[in-house]
Amino acid sequence: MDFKRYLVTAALPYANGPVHIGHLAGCYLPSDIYVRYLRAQKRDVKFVCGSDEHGVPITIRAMKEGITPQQVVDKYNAIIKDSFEQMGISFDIYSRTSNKIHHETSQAIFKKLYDDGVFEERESEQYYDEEKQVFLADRYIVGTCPVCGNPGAYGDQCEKCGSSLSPEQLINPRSALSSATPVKRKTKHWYFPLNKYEGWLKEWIIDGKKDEWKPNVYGQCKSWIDSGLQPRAMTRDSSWGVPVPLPDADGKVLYVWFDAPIGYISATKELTPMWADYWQKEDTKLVHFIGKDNIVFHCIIFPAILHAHGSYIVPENVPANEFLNIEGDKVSTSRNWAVWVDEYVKDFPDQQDVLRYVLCRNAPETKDNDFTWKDFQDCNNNELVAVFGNFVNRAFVLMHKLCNGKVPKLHEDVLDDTDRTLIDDIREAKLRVEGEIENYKFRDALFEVMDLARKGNKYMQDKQPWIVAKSLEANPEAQKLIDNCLHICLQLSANLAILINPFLPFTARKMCGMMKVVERMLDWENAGKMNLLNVGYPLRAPELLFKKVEDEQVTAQVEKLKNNLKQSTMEQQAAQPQNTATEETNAFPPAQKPEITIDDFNKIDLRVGTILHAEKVEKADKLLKLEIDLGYEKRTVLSGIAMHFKPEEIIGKQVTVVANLAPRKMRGIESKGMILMAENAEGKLIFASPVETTDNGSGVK
Ligand code: B3M
Ligand code: ZN
Repeated sequence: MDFKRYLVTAALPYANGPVHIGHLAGCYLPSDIYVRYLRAQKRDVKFVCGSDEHGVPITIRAMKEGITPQQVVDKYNAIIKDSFEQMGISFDIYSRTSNKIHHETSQAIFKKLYDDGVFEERESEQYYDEEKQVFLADRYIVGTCPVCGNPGAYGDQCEKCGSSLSPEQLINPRSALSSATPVKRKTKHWYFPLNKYEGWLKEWIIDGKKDEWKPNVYGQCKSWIDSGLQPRAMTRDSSWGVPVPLPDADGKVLYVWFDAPIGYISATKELTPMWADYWQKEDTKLVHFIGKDNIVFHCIIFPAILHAHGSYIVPENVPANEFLNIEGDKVSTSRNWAVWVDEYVKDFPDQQDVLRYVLCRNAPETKDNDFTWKDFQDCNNNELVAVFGNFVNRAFVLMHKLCNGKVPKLHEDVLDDTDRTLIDDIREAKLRVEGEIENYKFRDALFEVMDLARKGNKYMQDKQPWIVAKSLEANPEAQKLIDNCLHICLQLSANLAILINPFLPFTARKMCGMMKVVERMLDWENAGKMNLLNVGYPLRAPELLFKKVEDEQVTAQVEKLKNNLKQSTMEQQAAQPQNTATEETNAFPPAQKPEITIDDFNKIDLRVGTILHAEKVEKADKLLKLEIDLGYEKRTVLSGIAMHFKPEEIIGKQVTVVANLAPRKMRGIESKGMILMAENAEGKLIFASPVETTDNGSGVK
């Protein structure tokens, strides 16, 4: 089918936190590449996105930060929007589901389905907080995890051990809003009978999309359909969301997964008065870019709703990506194990394209993939700097040196096979990149562009115009060879700008500046041509397209990740409510801490030392001030053991000391180090000392 227009959507991020690079790699970068390519092809395309501002995640965040849901969405909508802009994600509109137009649009669709008798009304029992007088979503119920004993597990999941739970499984369940014990209460909701659309879904997906959709997407859909579809509630009891547009629906809002995808429609309405063409005409190609956790909503539930409504098209394709891990570990926003986009752009100003490159090159297109800072450095230094940047730079430098800074002529009479092969390669590369992008294989497409730059380097190495230049005096005809080489290299540079543009738009624009051409040159139809730069045209001096990423930058980023993790663990411990904290200290043996590497361990400098002196600290019941002989120096260490030992008892004792702990001031005294103690089930402390006496300062390994 020939499509007249394209509508490309990227998942609406929840406005409950900033976006991280996993989000970028999952759907925003691929959709942006696709759209930039379509625009360069001059196809009619609209690219829509916006903040998803309803649902439980927003209200949870509001509780955590002690602000209102409205304040949460205002704050994060601004941060997210800015991150996308900085990274060159070129939405035609970035809207919000709190906008009036969205409330109206989603209510109208709900109302039409209601009027057509599509929904089933059902009563069910749900958890209710009698103190706050509200129904509680599973996430609002907290209690102790039956699997790992985490006192802060949610009614749907324990974030500590990852078990998925139901509220009934929690030990001591209580409302997260009031700490009251939740009770069950009857409530009425409107259900969308997915089961009635099974036949249609089978025909559309199972029979129709098997070879078109990515195997991971098709596979998930098939297993959902095969396991039998059930009616799903499209409303919730909550005060935050789009109100249900029915007279007897006080305190009820649309289920966030009912309203959020409609956000694509509202955003298009906000963007253009021609919105209906993009949503209701069969010759529109609708493509949803999402992460794998959103597949069922975009491939089954939303299309079934649109189909039931009757006036809308359904997606041609849903190229969902898998997940991107960070340094070998799953991204976790609660543990703050993530690379945040707003921080990246601060730490690497003007290097947006490097991140775009690395994320596309290693995109989790077919399986989960890993991002590491070392790899980031390698991709930049060995590929962008050494291959792409180096080629363009050499072409410009040599043109200035050997051709008076102007585009030299092509002399057909001395053209050889090496020249012709490269010219063919350029033409073929265009076709290959096209084919890969149209099939949503952005990694492969990017590889083709880089491969062409590699061929350019090889060509230059074969031709060695700087060596040929040495023979010019003896043989002036040799200038023709130099001209041909640089003519081809410069036309290749122009081609590279066009081909790299969807992926690295900032770089492509820089290259246009160097070549003194207008951005229109980047139109896709120009790719493959060998007359993009006019003969005799003077070009600018080269600008370095990429700069090296240094080892220190890599180390700093890895440290930052680890510190964030540590910080968030400490904050979470501090945030445990009092009663659960006692629950936790009473647990024996205490839960094991998260795994560390040998490198983490090696950072701790453990030493044997002898307590020379001990005394009580004024106005501090728990502290003893110790003077410890480490052999190579004497240290003051404050230790919280005063309730367990008398000062005079412990003088002369050998102890194990964390010698490189950052100094800390307490009660005006600086403590440098910490002594290790064991604690038994009754809370009794025992010195973790060497069993035999040894030299002070000995390392403990
Ligand atoms: N906000 C979930 C997510 O960010 C959700 C996507 C909505 S797309 C309509 O993963
Ligand atoms: Zn658990």
